[in-house]
Amino acid sequence: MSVSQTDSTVTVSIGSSEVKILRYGATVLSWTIDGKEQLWLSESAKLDGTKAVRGGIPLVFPVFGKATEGPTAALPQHGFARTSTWEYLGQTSEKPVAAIQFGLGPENLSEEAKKQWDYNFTLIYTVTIDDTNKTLETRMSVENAEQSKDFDFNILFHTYLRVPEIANVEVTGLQAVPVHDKVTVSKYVEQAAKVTVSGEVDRVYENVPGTVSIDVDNKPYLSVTRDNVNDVVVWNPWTEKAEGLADFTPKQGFHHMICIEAGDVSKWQKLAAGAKWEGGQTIKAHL
Ligand code: TA6
Repeated sequence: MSVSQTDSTVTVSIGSSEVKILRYGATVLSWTIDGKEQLWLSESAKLDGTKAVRGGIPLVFPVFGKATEGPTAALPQHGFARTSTWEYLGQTSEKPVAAIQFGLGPENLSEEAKKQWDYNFTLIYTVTIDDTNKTLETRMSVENAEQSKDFDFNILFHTYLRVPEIANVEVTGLQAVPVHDKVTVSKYVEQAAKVTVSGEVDRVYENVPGTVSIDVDNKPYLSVTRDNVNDVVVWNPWTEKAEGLADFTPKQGFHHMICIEAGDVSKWQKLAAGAKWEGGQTIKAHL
């Protein structure tokens, strides 16, 4: 196992697996296995801390989307976690897995963000690669460090998975799950055993029971399991939305990505003063 750092990134490798994380947003930029990239990153993603990274695994906290009321209403879309510079805390385990941690608290936020969401909190983010099982785990601990104030939060790993061609992808594990569909502005229960993508998709699947798998040619390609994280957002911007995102390039890149986003976003997670929440996702590459 090796850990190398630059001013802006931390790279961990073990065996044939490697993960590269930008301190800004604690954003996983790359996860390779035998040099093969498993995540999608826009060619024009900003990596200089001027805006959230378009691709990899941006972190969404304490709000998913844009709240119109309540304590998170002043925050930008998807909150401040992905646009704050996290503190690298070091390595927490070695062979056969490699794990590193990042931390975020009010001391790491801009003055503006602190005013927008005035709570004392501690986030500890652990990224683990397991070369034997070809998995990447991202796990978050959220602590309410207040003496007496409770707070509510959303949390989500906004994962951009790389796929050979979206037209050949089928997503399994979502059948019979309630859906909040933001494209059709409707709610329904997913009927399809295999969900396919042939246009813009922006759906929150609520309380997903088990593994969500990206199948290519009827075989699992990448699969996502969750621990204490109930929802899965599925997003592909397709042509028009990709054209409208300045940092989404190449514009045809939507053919080679699908966001499968593990999170708790369909309802607020309430955290009492002094309490801690933990949850995470494990992505497995079926090479
Ligand atoms: O996770 C899906 C989503 O909420 C979409 O609605 C779309 O807005 C996407 O996130 C990207 O959001 P961003 O703020 O990164 O452009």
